Amino acid sequence: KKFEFFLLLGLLCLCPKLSAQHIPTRVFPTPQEIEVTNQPFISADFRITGLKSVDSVAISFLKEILPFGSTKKAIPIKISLLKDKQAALQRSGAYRLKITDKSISIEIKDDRSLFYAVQTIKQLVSKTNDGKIKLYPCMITDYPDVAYRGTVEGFYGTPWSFDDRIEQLRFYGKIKMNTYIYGPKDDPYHSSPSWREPYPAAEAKQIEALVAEANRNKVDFVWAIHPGKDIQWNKNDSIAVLNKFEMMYGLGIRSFAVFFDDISGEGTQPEKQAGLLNYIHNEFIKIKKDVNPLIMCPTEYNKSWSNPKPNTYLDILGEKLDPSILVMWTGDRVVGDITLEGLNWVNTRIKRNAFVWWNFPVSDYVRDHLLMGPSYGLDIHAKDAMSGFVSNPMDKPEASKVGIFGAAMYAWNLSEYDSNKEWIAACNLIMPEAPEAFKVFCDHNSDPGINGHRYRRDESVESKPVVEKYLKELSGDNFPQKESEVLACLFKQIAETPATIRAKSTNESLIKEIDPWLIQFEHLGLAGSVSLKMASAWKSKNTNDAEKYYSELTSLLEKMQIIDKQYNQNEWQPGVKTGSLVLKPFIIELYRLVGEDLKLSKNNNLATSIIFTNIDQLSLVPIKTIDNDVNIVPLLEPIKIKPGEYIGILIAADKKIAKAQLNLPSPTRDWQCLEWSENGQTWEQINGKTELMLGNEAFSVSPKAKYLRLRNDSSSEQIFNLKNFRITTK
Ligand code: 14T
Repeated sequence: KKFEFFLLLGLLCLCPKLSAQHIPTRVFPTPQEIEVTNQPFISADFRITGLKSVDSVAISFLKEILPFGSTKKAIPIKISLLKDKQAALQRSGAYRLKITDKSISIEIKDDRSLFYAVQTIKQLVSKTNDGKIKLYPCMITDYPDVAYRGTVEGFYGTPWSFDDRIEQLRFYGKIKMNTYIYGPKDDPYHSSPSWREPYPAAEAKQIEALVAEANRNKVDFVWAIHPGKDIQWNKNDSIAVLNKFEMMYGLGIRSFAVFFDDISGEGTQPEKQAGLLNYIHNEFIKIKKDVNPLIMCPTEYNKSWSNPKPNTYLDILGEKLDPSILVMWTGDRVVGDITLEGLNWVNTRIKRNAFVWWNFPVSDYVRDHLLMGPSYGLDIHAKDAMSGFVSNPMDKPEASKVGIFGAAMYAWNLSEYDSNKEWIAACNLIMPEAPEAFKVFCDHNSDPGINGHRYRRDESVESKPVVEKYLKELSGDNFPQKESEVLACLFKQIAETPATIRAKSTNESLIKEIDPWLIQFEHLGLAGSVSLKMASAWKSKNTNDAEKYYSELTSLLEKMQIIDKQYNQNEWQPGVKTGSLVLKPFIIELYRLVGEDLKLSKNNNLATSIIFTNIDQLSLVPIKTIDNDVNIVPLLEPIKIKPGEYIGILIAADKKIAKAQLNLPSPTRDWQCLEWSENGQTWEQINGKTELMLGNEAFSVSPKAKYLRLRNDSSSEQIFNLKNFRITTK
């Protein structure tokens, strides 16, 4: 008999303002079988009996959760081997947990089982006011649907850092993922040119430390090699792969993969690939007694790229590869849904169950967007058609946890998987200090926008029908009052969300990763609020107000454009897009509609002067304008300016610069480059002016100047005070 286990979920719905420590818990991923009573018991003392030679990490972890003692009242925790011969319970990680007020019994298959049972206990435990343990008697029989569950660090772009990876491995332990495939495209020792070379000592040491952390969390650290760009199909290169694997084995690696994706030419031949893989299997995997089955990523890794003719690439792999070798697959397309039908199609050809490489929430093809939405598009009937399921995440590890969490919940228990429910659970888990705000942020940062893979995601799902109804009614006789109020509430919430997240969340890495999008999101909220006021003034024929809001909206939209030009300036898809599926187009539509009707549309210019900077800390610093006097509101704290960063002013469209006056004391002056621009693209240096900055003396600037900025032209970070940065306009 199956029960959904949501402690107090109903309560949460009724009062969303519960403080963090009251957020209800549940067992995740959803166990295969669970029965819980709602009568908790309380105890302050536990002790371990039964199996002695069990994993010490899990035990010490258990001791962190439960107080251990030896009083007569201590509740015994008996650890034993699973007796049940049911096939599913033979899987690595399977466990049975019985909790009563008299005893706790943990039946396990292996060390991973014990670790997972402990994770489950941790989720069930709560503390009473006097520090005792409150537990709900329950009976759980649990095992994963899919044997290998995890992530593949397989994206292009800056690989994750050491600290990022340590934190990911811990996270995987908590969500019962057991696989981390290491294959960052931009690691030269994974791919060409240096796949044959050993890692330098410092990097090797880090890999050893990562493997140790993976082991503690019962995660297989799979080290992948990507040799296909320049591999020679000869003995030398076969030995080169083997030698590299041997070196990685020496660093503690016990799981290996060979990737043949995204290559052309020699390397793509299926017979040669199979030959090399079988060689590795026979000469390495089989000989080491403690190594997991080999994983490979084929060159034709998705249906749309594969030769459909019989006896071609995929069939040759299927025929030739040793049956124990696992073959990866991204689905019908590079980026797309995973369907049972699609898996059946490839499984027949490769003669084994595909190991799914799901290209979500990876964003290396849409680098100006975040993919923070639910993990959906996964067939819940496909558990017997896949050998593994890994998610390829974004280069932003913390932000990726939302998508990864969904992937973990899916792969453990497919039939119970509900993408939306798990998305909400992910927001609660990842930002427990501000789950509502985080959900608002994720909700409007989901869709990748137009892209080469033609992969799109839902976004602003609940707002979309309101927006549509609003626009429809706005062109009719009656003003859509109700929708206007709902949307005003939404935009206010959006504008407040970044500040809430920054104030409440303790996850600094996450905030750093999403910082440009937080900045943009606040402006989206502000622009949305103004757009509604503008539309309502316009509808009630209050032209004065409509025009006022129109110009306010103009500067906010300008500001958003500037943010898009200043942050996340990568060479692929530079910029910062947020709310781009529903909300931003809505604001633009109102802007266009009102602008056209009031014949304001040509006045598409900056109405007020704004700060012009790429220093995160300063993006929201206000500009004070009194008549012709425009200045950056002075900051109390010293400003840190990294190489290439700048601070300045972009003046309003109808203004010209007459004079400028700066006072920016700094211990050294030689980093300072003062420059002006007409368009924000090409810059002209103002020579000999930096010494004036101590003096506060006014100087003249070219009449063509629209921008004036001070840039750090040195190669090191500098610190200065901003006492006065002022432009006199005419
Ligand atoms: F090996 C694969 F299964 C795979 O997906 N390879 C890459 C992957 O590293 C990348 O993160 C992902 C998403 O962009 O797509 C694959 O890379 C591509 C895909 C293309 F369609 C590289 C070039 C392409 F044209």
